[in-house]
Amino acid sequence: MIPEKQIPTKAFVVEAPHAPFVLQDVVLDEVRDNEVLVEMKFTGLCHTDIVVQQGALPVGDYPAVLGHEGAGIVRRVGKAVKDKTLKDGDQVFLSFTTCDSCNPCKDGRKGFCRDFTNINLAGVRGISAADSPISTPAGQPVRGQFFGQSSMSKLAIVNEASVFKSTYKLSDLDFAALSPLGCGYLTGAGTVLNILKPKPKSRFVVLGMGAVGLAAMMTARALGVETIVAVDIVDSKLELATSLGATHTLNTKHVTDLAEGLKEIFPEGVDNILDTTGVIPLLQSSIAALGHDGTLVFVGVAPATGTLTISPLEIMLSCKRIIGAIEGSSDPAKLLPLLLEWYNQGKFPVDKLAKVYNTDSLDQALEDLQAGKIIKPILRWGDI
Ligand code: CXF
Repeated sequence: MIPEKQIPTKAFVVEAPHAPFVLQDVVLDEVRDNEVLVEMKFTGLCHTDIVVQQGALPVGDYPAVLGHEGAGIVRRVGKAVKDKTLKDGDQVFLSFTTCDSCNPCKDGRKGFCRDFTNINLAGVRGISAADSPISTPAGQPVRGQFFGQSSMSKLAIVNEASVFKSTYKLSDLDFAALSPLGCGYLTGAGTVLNILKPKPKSRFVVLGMGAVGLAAMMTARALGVETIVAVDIVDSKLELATSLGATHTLNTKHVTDLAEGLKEIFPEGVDNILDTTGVIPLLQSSIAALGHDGTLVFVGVAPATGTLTISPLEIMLSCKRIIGAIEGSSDPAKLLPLLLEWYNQGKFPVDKLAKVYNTDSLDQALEDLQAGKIIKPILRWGDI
């Protein structure tokens, strides 16, 4: 029986920027009216968790519990939660949360919420760790509700806006593979569906064959795009991309100039480039590789110090669009059911990207991710 208040659980806590993720006892306070208590089954690990662990997105206090690709089971529902169908035992995916009152939110472009960074990085209940639902057993506040959830935790008090009931009853295997749906996969797919909107003849390029890039590529494939170029520095990732639908690959370790490499494939320039890398020289080459009326979307976190150059005259005369995008400008309530349906139809085989690790192997998972050996590490919470 889970107590009403002072709920004990275990979570990965980051003590300070650059400190490691340490699994330790924490205490959750009561579930407020607009919140849901979720028992995590699986949590996808995303580069943003690592970037924040490194202190490179400096919004919010430490210590902190991160994690924003949670998949779990509802254990308690707050009295005022709007979804009255939500109940104990439901399988849910956790996603980002938004203010719901700015113009992008009202238009359904929720990833573009004006307050996205504060709400999701600092925590939904409030900006200081003192407002968080998490504390140490000694009573020290710990930043919580990262992306409304802080799902690197066995139990989490989640803001209702981050909770999405699964539209299918999923096996453990599928639930694990799909746990990154609320962030990584939604970002890749949403950027293609909501921003790039390619046509079958669009000349389409994805930079970076991580989880976001591969999800983008599968989406382009599902939309019938005929020519898709996958770019990376790891041959095994490019092979995987080919098996999932890329028609051409470029390894930038072997191609001296990306723009030249792309020109050989698309002499008239590229229509759509989606960048997940944030690597400045690749972005600069991408701008050069874009054709007339082409669009480049950045979804990767680039270093804060980098600069790109393009003259306003060139932008105007070439009608190029250079866009930054968060979470694919998606509305998770609409996109998650579609991606689940595609997964079930075999059109979005994200199970090919997943590797599941027990919580005692987190360090191994992070090491494998950094080494490029795996695409998407997923934590299994088991019985801890
Ligand atoms: C992030 C990317 C960096 C800004 C906040 C949202 N997306 C997912 O991790």
